[in-house]
Amino acid sequence: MIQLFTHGTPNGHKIAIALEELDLPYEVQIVDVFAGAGQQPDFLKISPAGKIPAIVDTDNDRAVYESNAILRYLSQKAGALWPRSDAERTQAESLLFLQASLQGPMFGQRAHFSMFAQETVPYGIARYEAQGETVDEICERLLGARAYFLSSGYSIVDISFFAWYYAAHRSGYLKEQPERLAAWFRRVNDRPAVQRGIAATPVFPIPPRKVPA
Ligand SMILES: N[C@@H](CCC(=O)N[C@@H](CS)C(=O)NCC(=O)O)C(=O)O
Repeated sequence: MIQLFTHGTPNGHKIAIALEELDLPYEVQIVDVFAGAGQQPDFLKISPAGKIPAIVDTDNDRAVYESNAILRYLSQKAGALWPRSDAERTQAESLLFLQASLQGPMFGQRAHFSMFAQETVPYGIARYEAQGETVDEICERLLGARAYFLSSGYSIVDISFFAWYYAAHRSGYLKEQPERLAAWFRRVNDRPAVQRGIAATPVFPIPPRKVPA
């Protein structure tokens, strides 16, 4: 059994979607990190930075934190959603690092400046709106003519990128363009397990965009 410590945010969605896709039994515990619950001593033993998501696998009493490390752990446990060939595994690892170091932080900052910030900071808005567009262009190129990020098919790489695109889409980004990326988004969004994963936690409310869609 997997205990999932989470919240209705992109990094949290990644894990609930993967658990649904992999058909692994799990129970959800909401940790309201935005109200300081991440700093509780018991939670810090599971997730040292006090962030969600984190899991405890009660089959072996192991704790895992960092969303993409959790995705790898779960795909290994279930033996699915990870490529079989060495060459594609190398590519998949690179893509997971790219997601964690580029798409997640840039979309996070864009959401902060364009939606959440109490103060309107034009420099921050312009910088991260532009960064977000750059990430879209990179993903469009990476997808090429494929249905999913890897030529072997749907994997945890798609789940990892999708979770942040799901939040972005709710705020009016990625409606039609770039074309192949928008089609990939619809393809992943249409998967029943993806919708069950999203529904596993109440979705975090996002304020309206300060910039027109
Ligand atoms: N790199 C981490 C990021 C985790 C993260 O930033 N989680 C956010 C919610 S999506 C959080 O817990 N924020 C609360 C805080 O920073 O105190 C991952 O991929 O898991």
